[in-house]
This record gives sequence, structure tokens and C-alpha cells, in this order.
Amino acid sequence: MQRAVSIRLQLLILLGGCDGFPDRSSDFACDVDADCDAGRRCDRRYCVVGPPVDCADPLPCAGTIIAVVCGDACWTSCTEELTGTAAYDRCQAWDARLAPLRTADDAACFTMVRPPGADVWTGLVQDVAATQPNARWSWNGDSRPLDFTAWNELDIEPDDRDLQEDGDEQCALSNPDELWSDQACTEEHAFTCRR
Ligand SMILES: [Ca+2]
Ligand SMILES: [Ca+2]
Repeated sequence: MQRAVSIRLQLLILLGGCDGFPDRSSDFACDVDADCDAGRRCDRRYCVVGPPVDCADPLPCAGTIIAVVCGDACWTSCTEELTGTAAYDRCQAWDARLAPLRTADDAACFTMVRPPGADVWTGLVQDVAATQPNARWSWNGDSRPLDFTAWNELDIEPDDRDLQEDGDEQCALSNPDELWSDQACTEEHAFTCRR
């Protein structure tokens, strides 16, 4: 406990001398959960409310798992190669979603766990009612417009294979260079879940 207090004091001093740094000193109170008031937990040295986020129970995976707590979620990749549909089901059965990359922060978390050099399914899917390759994409079918995208525009993705939208490619993956392309959901690739 003495060490915790010492570290806290040092960090408070650092914060106090840093112009423009938001004053969160009142929340800046912990090394471990026991340092926080009842109902709060210690998350990266801040006492916060909400359920604990951890990756303690591993995603069922016949390959290699890469997992990290990033932002407010557990991001987990699995190198077992599944169809897009099976990958979605695997994440959902683990109380998670196939990786939604709604923001640059999400993409940064995804980068931390994506299997190097692999094509990786994300949760990006296209509505069957789309009439253009680039239309009606959403994260796991939630119908919300995409604010953040990273399509491989040099390769004219999404292209539904031949630039004619007829349902050939309704799922999307992240290439090793972290750009997105639409692919047939029946292809088998590694995948990433977020929960
Ligand atoms: Ca399509
Ligand atoms: Ca494509």
C-alpha cells in the first residue's frame, strides 16, 4: 500500500506540472481495485465504474489465440480459419461480436491482436438489398452508417468481385496491410472478436 501511495503521489505531481493535461487527479487513485471506493475498480490507474473487462476465459479456438484488453473491451484473434458466417457465430457464442472497427481507436486495438500476415475477418457485412458494391455495409448488420472506413481503394474494393453487385461478396476482411476488401463469406480465414 505504501508503494501504491508513493506511485500515486509521483504521478499526481507529474500531472500537476503538465499544462493542458486534463485534471483527473480526483479519479487518479489506484494501483489495484482495493484502492478504489466500493463499486469501482482500478482500470489503468483510474477508479472507474462498470463491469470488469478481462480476457480471462479464452475464446474457443483450434488455432493460436492472441488476446488483449484494449479500450473498454477484450479483443481476441483466433488463427483457426472459418467462414465469415462461422466466425460470426463463434464470436457470438462467446458473448462477443466479430470485430467492429467503428473508429480509429478500434482499428488500433485490432492491430494489436491481428495475426501477422493473415487475412482476418472483421464484422463488416453487406445488406442483401444493396445494389452497389459499396452500399449498405454495416458492423454485424446493425444498419448504422460507417463513420470510419479503410477500404483498399487502389484495388477498387469493395467490388463484389466484378464491380457488379449481385451478392458475390457480402463479408469483409482486413488484409495484412490492414486495408479492407469484400470477399465471399464462404472463404475461410482467421478472425477477431470484440467483447
Ligand atoms: Ca456484395
Ligand atoms: Ca472484393
